[in-house]
Amino acid sequence: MSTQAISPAVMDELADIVGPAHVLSDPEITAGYAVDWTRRFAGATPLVIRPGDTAETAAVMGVLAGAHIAVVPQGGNTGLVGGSVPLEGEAVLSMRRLNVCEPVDELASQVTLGAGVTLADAQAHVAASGLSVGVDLAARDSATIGGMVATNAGGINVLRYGAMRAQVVGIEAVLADGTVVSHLAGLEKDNTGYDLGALLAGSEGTLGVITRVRLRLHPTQPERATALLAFETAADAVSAAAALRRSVASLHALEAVFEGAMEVVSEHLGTAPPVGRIGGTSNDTQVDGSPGGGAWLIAEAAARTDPSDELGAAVAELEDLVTDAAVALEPAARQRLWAFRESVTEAISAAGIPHKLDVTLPAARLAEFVDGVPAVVHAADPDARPLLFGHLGDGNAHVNVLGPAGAEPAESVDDAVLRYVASLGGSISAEHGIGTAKLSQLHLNRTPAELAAFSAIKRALDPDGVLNPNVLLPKPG
Ligand code: FAD
Ligand code: 2HG
Ligand code: ZN
Repeated sequence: MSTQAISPAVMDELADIVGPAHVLSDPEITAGYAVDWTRRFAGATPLVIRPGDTAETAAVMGVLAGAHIAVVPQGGNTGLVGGSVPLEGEAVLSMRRLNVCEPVDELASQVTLGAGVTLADAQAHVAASGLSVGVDLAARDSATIGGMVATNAGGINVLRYGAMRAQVVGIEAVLADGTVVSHLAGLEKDNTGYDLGALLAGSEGTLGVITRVRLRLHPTQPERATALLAFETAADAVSAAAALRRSVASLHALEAVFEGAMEVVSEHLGTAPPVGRIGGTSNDTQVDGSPGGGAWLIAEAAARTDPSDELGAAVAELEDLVTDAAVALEPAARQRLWAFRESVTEAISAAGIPHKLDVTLPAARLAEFVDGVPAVVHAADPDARPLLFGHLGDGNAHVNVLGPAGAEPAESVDDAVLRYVASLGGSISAEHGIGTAKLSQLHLNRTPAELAAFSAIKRALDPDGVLNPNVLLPKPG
């Protein structure tokens, strides 16, 4: 693919700002910045620029805007919708060097972090103060705080603390023309106009480059109990999830793995789940488009005092729904249960290049959706294999679809599933964003008036369209 032409003068200006070592143009080195985590989205870039702080980011953006060079902001490059890689020859602005963790403000229970700090480093940094980051996800070792805000990442604790936008109490960002906007005081109550942090959360690098983030923190809940519950049907799992949400005040995570995905992750881990049986239900042939199959829930309670009695009592109440249950308290035993959920993405990736459809359904339609998806996928591509799992406590299903022998399924699968989601009143993106992958389906959830308002905001903040021009919004006219 062709990349943008960058003049030697611009290269020199950029090298003067960030240092020559941080302007990368050797294709062997830049290639790693041009392909996404799934390998589904791959492009090329003329250069990768690695600023070290906000001032350098601002100066770089000033040069790029002046030269009309389109740019993709990139954090850990763990995004799953093709939004973090240069698919049309854009430059890449890698934010990973902005990795300063400022001291925790224990009086406010807040911390200010550089956009390039990884989630794992942020978690380790605040733990010494008895505090936690409200969002957790399996890509924690690579995903950055800036990328997580830019995607409004969700993860496994949304039912307790909300997604990333709910954690942001202050933001610093560089706009397309190099202007710095900074509002980092972190006042819990601050009604002084538009909330730029909330606007940038979920903006996917299209409105500004996030450089620092002030996060609200939460008291650590060190005592944990984790249950793996097996069900014959998705409907039973959905009913149980609703009951657990109602009855367990310390509920910290409520995750699901459905039959096909459980099969793949079990093969990957080399071990079957300790409860439930793959292929153990009468209608478990999702591959051919028929509904059904077993389901598993991971329910984790977390508190300052041992929550196992609370979780155990709630699980006992589910005896009519659950076919089998395992409860673990020790970290290693809990981790063994979690592996059947946390390793699903990695297991699917080892099996092939999936299409990833991350959706939310209204609670009342969730079981119908899980049972209905195989037929929808089958109609679009008879050889494709749907694999479902997700954050059931949030109504969030991850539909991964593999083609035969690990190849990609037909493109039409995506449209069919997303139209099915919209027809049931759901959202075509729960937590991963729109990126390039779902750009052509955004209209399923957003009215022309909403899209016009989005475009007006984009034009106001990035009139020349240099920031991630192929992501989220249709290109102007
Ligand atoms: P990138 O992938 O680099 O970028 C993502 C988007 O943000 C792009 O549009 C990019 O342009 C923009 N961006 C990045 N940094 C900035 C910045 N500083 N300023 C402006 N824009 C920026 N996601 C969930 O929501 N929940 C999960 O449970 C979850 N689990 C995952 C598990 C695995 C194994 C993997 C591989 C991914 C998972 N993800 C999950 C997806 C991904 O980790 C998140 O989307 C994450 O927020 C991306 O962060 P990143 O730093 O890697 O961003
Ligand atoms: C998860 O919940 C992530 O594990 C990744 O959001 C989902 O791989 C996926 O589709
Ligand atoms: Zn997820």
